[in-house]
Amino acid sequence: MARSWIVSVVGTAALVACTGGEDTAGGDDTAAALGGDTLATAGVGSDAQARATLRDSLGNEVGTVTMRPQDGGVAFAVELMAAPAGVHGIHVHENGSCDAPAFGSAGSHFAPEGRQHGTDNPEGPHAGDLPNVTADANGRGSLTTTNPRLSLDMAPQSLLRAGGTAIVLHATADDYRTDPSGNSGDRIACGVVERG
Ligand SMILES: [Cu+2]
Repeated sequence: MARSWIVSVVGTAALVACTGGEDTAGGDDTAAALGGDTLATAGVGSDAQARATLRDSLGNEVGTVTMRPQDGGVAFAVELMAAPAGVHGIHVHENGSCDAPAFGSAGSHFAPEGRQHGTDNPEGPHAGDLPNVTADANGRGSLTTTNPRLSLDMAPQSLLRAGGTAIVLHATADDYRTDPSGNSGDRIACGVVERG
């Protein structure tokens, strides 16, 4: 009888201690989650997203590009809906300007670190280099890629920096090697990168 009472008390004490521990841990988790949310909201541009509408030399919409932060870089989603069939180079250029018809106002490839063009170039790549995108016979195509050299924050490599940047679609494939533009030909569509 006495032995049974002792076991019962010990058991109850253990139950109380365990419950208390869980309550404390839960409280810590809640506080950490709130703190994380607060930091994310306060961080400059840390939740920023961006988009660009690609338009050809006549002003017709060729496709869209959406961008969001991912793994310390920027995730790109390119959707072509009216591009010439074939493989096209596509890059981030250094100015937020797309004056038709030749889009020379977009400037050179965005390369704040001063490297050469091409992921297969030993002296490359440009920060703004991206993989080729292919349009099918209906002008449609898509590309998703994450670029670790760019950001959407207020950093030197930001797509939303003062002066802006632009996404340029080229006539032909980028060879990923030849400076300064991978032999990708004319600029056939352009879109200024905008927040939102
Ligand atoms: Cu280019």
